[in-house]
Amino acid sequence: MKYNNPVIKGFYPDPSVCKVDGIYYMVCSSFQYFPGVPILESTDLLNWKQIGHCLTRGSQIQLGTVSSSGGVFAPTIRYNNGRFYMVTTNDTTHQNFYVWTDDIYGEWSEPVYVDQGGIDPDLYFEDGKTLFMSNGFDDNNTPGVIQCEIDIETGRKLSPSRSIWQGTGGRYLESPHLYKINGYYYLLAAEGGTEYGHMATYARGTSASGPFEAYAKNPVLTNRNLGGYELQGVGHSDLIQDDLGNWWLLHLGFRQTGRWLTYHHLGREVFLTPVTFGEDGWFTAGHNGTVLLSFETDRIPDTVIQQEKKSYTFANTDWNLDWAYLRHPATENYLPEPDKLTLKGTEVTLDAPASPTFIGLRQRDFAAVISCNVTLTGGEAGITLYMDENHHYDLAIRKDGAGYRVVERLNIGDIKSIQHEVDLGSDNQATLLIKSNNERYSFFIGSEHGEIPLGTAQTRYLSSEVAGGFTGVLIGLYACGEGSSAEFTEFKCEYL
Ligand code: 6LW
Repeated sequence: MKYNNPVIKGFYPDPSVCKVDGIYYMVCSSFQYFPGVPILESTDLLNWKQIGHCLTRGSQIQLGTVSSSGGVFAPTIRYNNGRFYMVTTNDTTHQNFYVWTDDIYGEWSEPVYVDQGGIDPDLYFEDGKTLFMSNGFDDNNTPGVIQCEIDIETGRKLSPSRSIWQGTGGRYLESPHLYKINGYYYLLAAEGGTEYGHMATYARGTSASGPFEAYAKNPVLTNRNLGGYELQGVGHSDLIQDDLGNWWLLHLGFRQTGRWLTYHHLGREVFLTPVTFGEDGWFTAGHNGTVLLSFETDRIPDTVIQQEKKSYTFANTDWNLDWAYLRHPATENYLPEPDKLTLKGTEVTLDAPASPTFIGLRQRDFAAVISCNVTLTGGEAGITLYMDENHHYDLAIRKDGAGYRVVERLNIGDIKSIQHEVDLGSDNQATLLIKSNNERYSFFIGSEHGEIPLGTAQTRYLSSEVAGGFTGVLIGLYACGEGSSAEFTEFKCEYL
């Protein structure tokens, strides 16, 4: 069969995966968004369904003042003795912590902090011992993958933090994961930074604490030399074996807006790449160490069909799973119903690194038609294509004196410009419509007499290359202005 990459589209960065009773569970980074750390499940590695979040309470994660792309960094999910653990970093407070649950569909514990710095923590369980890894510096100030033993009940360190591998010389050695496979300990990592130089590298040894010998042909996986190719930034990965015995990497990557178009705005996504162990116990990955838009494989039965949800509405999404808030939302300002959403605005606008009244779905593909009926009572409300507080395009209704108008506003760094306005007179209702392809968003007012075009804007100004940071575009519904309020109905996002 042939499967397509990415296997999860849109802003789901830094995947980590474990398998329990034939079911795969994945977690991803969430930064300033709440709830934190989405959990997805799959029975076939191709079709993933979001089932919850690990961080659902303010007592687990404080997001109040985190900057965009601060907050919750790369998580690792592991299973031991009937218990799931998710370990991550609050990069804003520089704290590593884990939470646990015995019911993956239920609530997770309060955080247990570990006194070791760095990012991208990992847990490894063997013979009643727990090893904790992260990147950073050890107690002697030696950089690398840093390891200590911890008491998993309390998070207390039981041994000094020691640098166990220094990587292959790439910048930003991160995302360590330790595995024991056929008697060897494998230490997988990422290097090169999460941009175009990203790569996966590994080493192996006969002890969990090293020494480790680097794979001679590192990087084992990278697209950094495939100039122009649509899939870039391939690296940060986790290794998993399926029930048939095949090995795979689930890893991060991104889709440029096109061949030779070196911008990406959909965020970092999840890719699946086959892994093959040689007789000598070293493994290779992908097509000569690269990741392709699709792979032919006989490892997945033909009966598995890769599905893709093409249409998102209020009725077929879950307010608690699919939609994300910025930092900690004032829940009284959000009144979701099965077919309708009422938002109450505050003085906090989308330009603030705070918690404006905003609720968003990840944009999952380039070509989309997004529409929603908005009825405004005051202030401003509409749809925003939101990368961060300094990079967002808004299509909104505004109350202006006694009347109402539709505005198309672009926010690109220091440039904030209302590009087009349409006077609605005393009519406080409009259908807002956005069409997108890989390179442009086009803004319209929908009406039964045909669409009224406003302007267009290039997608590249919302890209990571322009905005910086680690997130991707969300399709947000928002209200702002003290006393503002709006009703949203007939929301639809259709991917073409
Ligand atoms: C993450 C690091 C990375 O913690 O980017 O690509 C950082 N890898 O591992 C933020 O996602």
